[in-house]
This record gives sequence, structure tokens and C-alpha cells, in this order.
Amino acid sequence: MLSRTLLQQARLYGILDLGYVQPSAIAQVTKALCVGGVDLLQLRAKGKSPTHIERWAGEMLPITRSYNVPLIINDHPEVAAKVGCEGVHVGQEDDSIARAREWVGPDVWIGKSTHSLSQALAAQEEGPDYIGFGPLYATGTKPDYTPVGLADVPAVHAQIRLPIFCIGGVNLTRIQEIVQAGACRVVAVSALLLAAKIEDETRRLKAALP
Ligand code: TZP
Ligand code: MG
Repeated sequence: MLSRTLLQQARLYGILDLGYVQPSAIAQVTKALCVGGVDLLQLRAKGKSPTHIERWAGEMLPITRSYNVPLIINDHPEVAAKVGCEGVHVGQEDDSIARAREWVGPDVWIGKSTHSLSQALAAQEEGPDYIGFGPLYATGTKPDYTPVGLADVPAVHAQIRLPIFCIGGVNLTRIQEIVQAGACRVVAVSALLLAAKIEDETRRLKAALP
């Protein structure tokens, strides 16, 4: 298990989303993201079976560990517990933090998605280790969600004491305005996974963060 200080220090959170990456490319893409400089990496595999997710996470874990990058599994606390990765991420419709905590025990980090300032405040009361906040912009990765924009980014940072990862439409073109709005931690998915060179794009986005 990697050190919890890596979560506190994290700036760029990448997601390896099976909506963009073929299973056969998982190892190669994991390495490119790690070499490029993601500080955290999530495995997101919507609609895939826990058995498959466990196998893919098992493939990623030796690579992420070798780069000192914590691995977080989306939606499946039971898989995170089994695989022995650093974290699990749950959404508003998933298991509560308390339920996820029963699965993973005290050491695995739990992140929670929030889509408004009020959800962020409610999530904080549940005791996660970090929150996601967004989608900032409309995004094809999560098409059914209304973007929250940048207006509440300062208030979320003023009122939430946990690490906050701003998500949704984050890319190199927008990163300056996102940082100017008060974000210091971001998640990027399609901007990295659809880039011509994943490693180079990851490096550029990382360099644009404070
Ligand atoms: N949660 C809120 S927006 C989002 C998730 C998982 C998708 C972000 O993907 P992208 O491609 O970086 O917009
Ligand atoms: Mg979820």
C-alpha cells in the first residue's frame, strides 16, 4: 500500500476508462499515464463485470506501484478490497461511504463524486478521503450530466477541507481558466486518452498545474 501523503500531494488524477481504451492496451496506457506524470490513476470500466475489473486492476497494479502511483477502482469496493489497491471511488448512486468502508477497511482511500456545492458539503459529512467536483464542462465521458461550470469552484475550496479534484472537460486549452477559478487538483480522461501521444499530453497538463 502506497503512502497516504501521495493523495494529499496529488495534482493530476488520470482515469483509464475502458470506454476509450481496449483491454489489450491497458498495460501500455497505464505506463504512458504514469511516465507522463499522473499522481493518481483510476480504473473506470462501466458495465464490465467485477471479474474482468479485478483482472485488469491486477494487470495495472504492478505498473502503478513501480511508478509510485496510487491505483483507485471506480464503483467496486469489493474489487478494491480483493485487489489490494490504494482506493475506491463511489458516485452519488453507488454505495455510501460507510458501506464502502465496510468492504475496504480503514486503510483504503474512498473518493466520492459530487455535482454541486450542496452535494460536496453533504459528502464531506460522510467522511470520504477526497471528493470529485464536476462536471465543470459538458463531456462525452459522462454525457447525461449538466455541467456545473466554474462559478462554485472558489466556494467549494473555501468550504471543503478534503482534497478536491475538479473533473469534466478538463484539457490543456481550459486548464488556465480552471486554475484561475481556484482549482489546484484536476481529473482528466478523454483529453489524455484520446491524445496522439498520451505520455506527452499528460506531461503538458501536469506542467500547467500549480
Ligand atoms: N465524473 C464527472 S465528469 C466525468 C466523470 C467520471 C468524466 C470526465 O471525463 P473527461 O473526458 O475528462 O471530460
Ligand atoms: Mg460510480
